[in-house]
Amino acid sequence: MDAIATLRGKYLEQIGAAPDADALESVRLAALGKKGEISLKMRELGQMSAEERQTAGPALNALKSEVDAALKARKSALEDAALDARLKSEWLDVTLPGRPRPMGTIHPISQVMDELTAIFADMGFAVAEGPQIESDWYNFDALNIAPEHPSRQEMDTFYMHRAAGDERPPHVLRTHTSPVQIRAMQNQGAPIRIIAPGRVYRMDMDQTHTPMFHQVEGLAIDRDISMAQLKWTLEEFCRAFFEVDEVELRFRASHFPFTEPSAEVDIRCSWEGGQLKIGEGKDWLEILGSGMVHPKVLQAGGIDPNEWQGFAFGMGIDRIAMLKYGIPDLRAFFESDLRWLRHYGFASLDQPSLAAGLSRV
Ligand code: 2NM
Repeated sequence: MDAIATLRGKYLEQIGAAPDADALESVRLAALGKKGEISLKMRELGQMSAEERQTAGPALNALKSEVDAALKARKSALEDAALDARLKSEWLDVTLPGRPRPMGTIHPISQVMDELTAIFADMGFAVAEGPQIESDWYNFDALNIAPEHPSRQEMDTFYMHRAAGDERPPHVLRTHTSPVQIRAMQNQGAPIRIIAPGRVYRMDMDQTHTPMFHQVEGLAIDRDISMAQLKWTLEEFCRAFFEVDEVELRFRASHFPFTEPSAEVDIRCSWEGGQLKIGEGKDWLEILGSGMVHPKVLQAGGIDPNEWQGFAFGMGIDRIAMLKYGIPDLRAFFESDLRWLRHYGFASLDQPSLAAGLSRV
């Protein structure tokens, strides 16, 4: 009986002292494993006399149960302690505010493109897009621009390289969005009402020119379109875009290869106190070029000039953005200066819509 009391004391103490699951398992193996001390003792029962067995058997069984129960209790105590420790170390404050994310702004050019798209959409113009690398046919020939026209010179136009030995005429970076309108005429036919906003490229770089800039062109073709409708469309656009009740436009005779007649359009304004006011005053500001689409251009677009006619216009987006939002320096538009972008950029929720106050159309 002494031996059993010794085993009991020894293993209960080791179980109580086991610092973790591995240590506890070692204790279990030492006591109750196949070659464990208690297991061996139980095997010895076979060699005992019946009398001895009668006292030793129940005592050993009781010991085994007690050690077993102690192992289970210690195991669950260790697990509870481990969980407590994890809960303490992995503590998370779900009431913390989220990490602030830097928010971008809408570039003034994107804003102005969205604005003019909304205004022209309200007048029934769809948006057309096309490639920025064009064949010289779409960029020049289709627009009745003669091979010797100065705008075709390498001085003004970015030409793409051909592989050595490839004698085909080189592609160009489009110098206007007119090729988009030619493609739209070819694909849709007449009648058609579209605007073509986008990037264009010319070899020009000074205070007021960047080699890449933005243009929007408009085109309306139907059976009886006239300069009168051109004038109304441009007036309505200017009133809505500059958000004034009245505008006055002045058409000056001009010349473009792709329109006949052609007109440059000025808008009445004042510069009093260095502050631009559209619609009043004694000054004029040139804002766009326009005219009736040349019969040869209609033909290049696959449209019969005996049946259809239409107007077209083109204006610089960067310039009207500067005028509307008082941005003094053109080149800052393309410098990606974050301070400039934060200052002149627009909130992403401040989307132009005719319902939200742009409505003077
Ligand atoms: C301008 C001035 C006048 C124009 C012409 C065309 C096309 F492709 F339909 F013939 N699109 N845009 C045009 C006419 C552009 O920009 C100053």
